[in-house]
Amino acid sequence: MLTEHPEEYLSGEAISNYLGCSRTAVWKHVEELRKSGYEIEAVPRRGYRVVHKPNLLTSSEIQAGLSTRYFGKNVHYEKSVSSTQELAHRIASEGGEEGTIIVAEEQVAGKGRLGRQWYSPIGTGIWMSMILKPKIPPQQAPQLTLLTAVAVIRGIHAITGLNCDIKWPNDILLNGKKLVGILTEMQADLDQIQSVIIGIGINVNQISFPEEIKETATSLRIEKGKEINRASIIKSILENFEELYEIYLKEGFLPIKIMWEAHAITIGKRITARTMGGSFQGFAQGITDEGILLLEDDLGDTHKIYSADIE
Ligand code: BTX
Repeated sequence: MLTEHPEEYLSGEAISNYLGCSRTAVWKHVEELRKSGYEIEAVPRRGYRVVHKPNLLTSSEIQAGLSTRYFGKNVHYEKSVSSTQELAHRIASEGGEEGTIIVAEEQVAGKGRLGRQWYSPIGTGIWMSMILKPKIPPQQAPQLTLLTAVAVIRGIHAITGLNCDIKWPNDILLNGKKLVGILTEMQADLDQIQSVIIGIGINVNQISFPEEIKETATSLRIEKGKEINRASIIKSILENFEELYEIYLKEGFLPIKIMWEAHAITIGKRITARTMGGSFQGFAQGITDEGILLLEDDLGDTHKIYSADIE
């Protein structure tokens, strides 16, 4: 209530009447908020007003004004975790609902693909996993990575005005540098998905990076020149994701594929794809309806690339 009325004082009485709790309870909550970094002014006979909001990712910050039907309705917020993916897997297998999200201020063992690490320092980025339980065949799950990329690009654009590019399959680049990583993992039987866990890592307010990635990584703050509110970005991504996911479940992958292609920089270029089965060089023709990359080599043979690092 306070953050929705930044210009006004709300009296303890008005808040307690609205929420159906005592004025002492209101006061206790105000104290809790102060402890977590909110500056709240209290003026006798006028009431409370938020003077400064911390850049936090608590469930109340994410859920305030969120217009989704189910994405983000359950938020698990942690100060520090090994990886939000691991926590999400556990919550999903214990009955966690579709649309549940797990966010952390810091990951001490953030995961990239193929056992790589994802650098996730405290309080600066978005380290988030989403639980999905789609009724689709397991082999279609990679399409959800591409759908996520479109949702993230749209979400970032809506809040910052910045236009990012997609490098197949899961990198989002800004001015040629890596801004976002997406990791899709699945719990499934041979023919049925139990859950898909989509991990999204976004560099938001970092101003520097470790030596190994300082030439290749960037953040929204570096590109935009000012601090960005992480909760707004999450909200916008969840709203875009839910909209695209519903289109996908109703109409299939084709409409998503068209949106994805509009942002993809890999297609139509000469590339090298390093896969587990070796390296392939050639022309990136496009993606299939399943989201698989088609690469034509110099002999004119077409290879289907399921997963690779692209240069
Ligand atoms: P990836 O394997 O495509 O990228 C990992 C590689 O990217 C690393 O080897 C390193 O070179 C570089 N890198 C590491 N950290 C960063 C960073 N912060 N910014 C830019 N480049 C970096 C991409 O894997 C998938 C990453 C998913 C991360 C999310 S965060 C929430 C969720 N929880 C979790 O543990 N992982 C996911």
